[in-house]
Amino acid sequence: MTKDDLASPDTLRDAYAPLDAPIIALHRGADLAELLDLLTGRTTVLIGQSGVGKSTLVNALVPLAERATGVVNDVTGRGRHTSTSVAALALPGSGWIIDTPGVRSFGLAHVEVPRIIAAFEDLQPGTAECPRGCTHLEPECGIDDYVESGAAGPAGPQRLASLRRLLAALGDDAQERFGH
Ligand SMILES: Nc1nc2c(ncn2[C@@H]2O[C@H](COP(=O)(O)OP(=O)(O)OP(=O)(O)O)[C@@H](O)[C@H]2O)c(=O)[nH]1
Ligand SMILES: [Mg+2]
Ligand SMILES: [Zn+2]
Repeated sequence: MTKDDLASPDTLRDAYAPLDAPIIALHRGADLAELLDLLTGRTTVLIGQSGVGKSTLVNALVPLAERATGVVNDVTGRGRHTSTSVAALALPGSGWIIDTPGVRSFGLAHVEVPRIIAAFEDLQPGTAECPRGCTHLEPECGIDDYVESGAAGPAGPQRLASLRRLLAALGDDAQERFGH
């Protein structure tokens, strides 16, 4: 998480805590030792909206990177899509860090439901008990029992809520696009 000088990272930390993934909050000029430790020997992609500080971070990690950085609009708080290309830069130890242009928009209309479910590996086994043609939004959905049994792990309830938000958004996207 970048820019922890501007806001507390606690809300996001809490939201992601059930995933048990390492979270590092930092700001320009922060000590990067802990982060470098995680990145070394791996290939890492920085993804985020324009202006969140991806290129600034890459420049701090790779002294010769010289990635251009832009300013954030004072009114909208949005970046200006400064980075327009993807670049992979070698980390000082070993491994790569990949800087990408800011995400411009996020849409699901082109994504099929099975692909979304497949991305939730921890929940997918629960679909074995689903009725035929289950949309996974109805009360008979088998994933509910699966999560309740604890088989999906402690993050199960939050993961299922997240899956259902995506499925619901997919419905909205399709409605906007095709008008039914
Ligand atoms: N306050 C604060 N500002 C930061 C920090 N990191 C970066 N910035 C500023 O945020 C602005 C955008 O930074 P960039 O590194 O260009 O952001 P980006 O994510 O690469 O943006 P795109 O290339 O447009 O996707 C610049 O003005 C940076 O100086 C930080 O930790 N704290
Ligand atoms: Mg950038
Ligand atoms: Zn289901």
